[in-house]
Amino acid sequence: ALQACLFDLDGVIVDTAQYHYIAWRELAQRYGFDLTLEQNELLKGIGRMESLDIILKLGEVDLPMEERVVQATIKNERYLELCQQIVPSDALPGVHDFLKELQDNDIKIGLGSASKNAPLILERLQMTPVFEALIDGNRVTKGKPDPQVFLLGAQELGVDPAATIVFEDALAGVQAGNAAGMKTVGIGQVDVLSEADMVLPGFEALQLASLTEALGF
Ligand code: B16
Ligand code: MG
Repeated sequence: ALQACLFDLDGVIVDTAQYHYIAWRELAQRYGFDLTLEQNELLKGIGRMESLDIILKLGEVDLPMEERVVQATIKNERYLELCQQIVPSDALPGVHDFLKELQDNDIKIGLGSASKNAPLILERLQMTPVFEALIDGNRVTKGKPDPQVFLLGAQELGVDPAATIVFEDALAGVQAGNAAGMKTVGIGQVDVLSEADMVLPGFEALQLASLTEALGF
């Protein structure tokens, strides 16, 4: 039977991708090139320094390590400034109801995010107490698609990976969940997330019973 659900943060609990995009785009523009929304899709679920390397490659810009660290810091400061506008009602539609249903059914809840800012975002949403395990970018050594972030989550919750569902908006995150031996639910578009066991547009109207049945629990 299902024991736990692990949630990605950015793009699953809250739409912070729009703020990451603004901050990365400003960085690209400082170097004289633009970052499209389509290119931004490649960065979802990917850690900060790795994302920076991908962007610089897209713009064919080569920077020494020192300068890359400076630019990543400036990007993060801008991102955090944009995140100041996040309020509790910014949790994506249906998220609160679904988490409540999990709690009512004694299903454990954990977070598996690549973001080093995850604790701060959860605070802004007033959702910190909901998560019994909080695995974020400060705690992993290997980024998604490596399964480490989700395996640590299952370990901390004391659950079997095979009895765990991962909710992810990024292809790299779905791949990480699959590699962890968990069931994966993609939140977003089927064309991007086809490797997931199941793809949903969001949490709105999602019922736990129909989900577990569809995933074979
Ligand atoms: P930070 P997730 C990821 O979070 C984002 O999708 C990705 O765009 C971002 O670069 C990464 O976190 C690192 O975030 O710069 O805040 O440490 O989707 O895994 O929750
Ligand atoms: Mg995400």
